[in-house]
Amino acid sequence: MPVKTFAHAVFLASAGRSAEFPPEGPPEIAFLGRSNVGKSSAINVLAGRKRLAFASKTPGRTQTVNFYGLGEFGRLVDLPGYGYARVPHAERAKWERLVTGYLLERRTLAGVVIVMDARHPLTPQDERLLEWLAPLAVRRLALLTKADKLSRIEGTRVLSQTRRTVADALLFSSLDRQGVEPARDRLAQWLLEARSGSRK
Ligand SMILES: Nc1nc2c(ncn2[C@@H]2O[C@H](COP(=O)(O)OP(=O)(O)O)[C@@H](O)[C@H]2O)c(=O)[nH]1
Ligand SMILES: [Mg+2]
Repeated sequence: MPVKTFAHAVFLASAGRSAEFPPEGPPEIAFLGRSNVGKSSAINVLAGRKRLAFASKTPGRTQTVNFYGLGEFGRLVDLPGYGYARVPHAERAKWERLVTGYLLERRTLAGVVIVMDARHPLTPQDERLLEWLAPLAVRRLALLTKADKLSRIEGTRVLSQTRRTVADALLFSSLDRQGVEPARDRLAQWLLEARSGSRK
């Protein structure tokens, strides 16, 4: 079932402000995390497409919310990354408006995937985001990306450390595909539950 769910991903829309969000439709799963952690790469590998979401070597500064459709099953939503030390104040404010606007107002939001680099998860910014998300009735999953750069022992340690903060966390690599199937299973389950009307 998960493979089928993710098999027909297509680009839907790119929005620089909330007025440009496409009308609400099937349930959505939002991806959130620091810039350059591998968020776009994770969306690509989950969707089984090489360049669905734009992934880059140079930290991208695209401040847009990108929507990808999975047909009737749901949508994946790539939220702009955070964590730029040198971003001007005005730009940071714009980011905050866009992201909090999406998370607070989107009635079809089924869950949030917090994407973190497995080598240094739970940065102060991640912690702040998690605190902010805590009161929202929304499912969450942490993906610990670039797990291919860790030894098995380091991976196990990081995973149990992260699970103390985010109950559901997976080691993930878009390079060697570690964690792809379990992540698809989780997300497909969220979409299914959301479509049948339960929020959490
Ligand atoms: N080794 C490794 N590199 C990755 C992985 N995922 C992403 N990258 C690299 O990290 C950089 C940033 O990835 P991207 O998906 O654009 O990050 P985003 O800014 O969070 O969307 C790119 O150079 C990717 O090739 C992974 O699982 N393993
Ligand atoms: Mg990206």
